[in-house]
Amino acid sequence: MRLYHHPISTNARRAVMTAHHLRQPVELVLLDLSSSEQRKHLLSINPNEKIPVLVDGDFILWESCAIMQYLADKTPGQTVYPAELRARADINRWMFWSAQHLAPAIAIFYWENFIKGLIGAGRPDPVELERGAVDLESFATVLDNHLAPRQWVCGDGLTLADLAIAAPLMAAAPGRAPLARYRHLQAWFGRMQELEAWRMTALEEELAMA
Ligand SMILES: N[C@@H](CCC(=O)N[C@@H](CS)C(=O)NCC(=O)O)C(=O)O
Repeated sequence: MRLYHHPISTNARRAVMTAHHLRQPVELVLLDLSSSEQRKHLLSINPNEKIPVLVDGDFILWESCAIMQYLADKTPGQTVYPAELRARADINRWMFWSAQHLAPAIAIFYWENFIKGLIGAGRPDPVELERGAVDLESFATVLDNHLAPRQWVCGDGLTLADLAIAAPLMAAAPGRAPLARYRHLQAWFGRMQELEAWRMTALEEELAMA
C-alpha cells in the first residue's frame, strides 16, 4: 500500500498515525504540493487534488477519516475501531466532529499565523482570526467538558476518534491557537503525544521542515 502525504498536513497525519499505530505496511510517499508535476499526479489519484491518498493495489481511497477506517478494518485483532454498532457509531461521531468542527477552527490559526508566513501569502487577517477564535472556543469547550471525566474520547482505550482529533492539534502551537486554558483537553493531548505513532509522525514533520 502507498500513502501519499506531507508531514505538515494535519489531514495526512491522521492517516499516517493510524498506519503506524496499526503497524500496517504502508510505503509513505511524500507529495510536494509546490511541484506542478507532483500535483498533476495527485490530481490523477484524487480529483480534489488533496492529500492524503491511499493506494492499495487497484483501489484508491481519499479522505483521511475514510483511510483511517479502511486501515483499521484491514487489521485483524485491532481495538481502535470496534465492530459493535454503538461503539463504532460513537467513534464515527467524533471523527466527523473533528473533520467538520474542531479541525477547521484550528486550521484558521494555522493558515493565518503560520502557513501564510511560510509561503509568503501575506499578513494574518484579524477578521479571520476573530472568526477562528469564536469557533475554537465553542468546540474546544465541548471537547474539554467531554474529556473531564475521561482518559480517552470513546470508551476505555485509544480509538480512531482520539487519532482523528489529535492530528489537527499539531497545528495549534505553530498557529498560536488559544487552547492553553482547556486543561482536560491538554491532559489528554499530553497522553496522545506520548504515543509511539505521534512521536514517529512528529519526527517526520521535523525532518521535512529541516
Ligand atoms: N477532507 C480532506 C481534506 C484534505 C486536505 O485538505 N488536504 C490538504 C492538506 S491538509 C491538501 O492537500 N491541500 C492541498 C491544496 O488544497 O492545494 C481529508 O480529510 O482528507
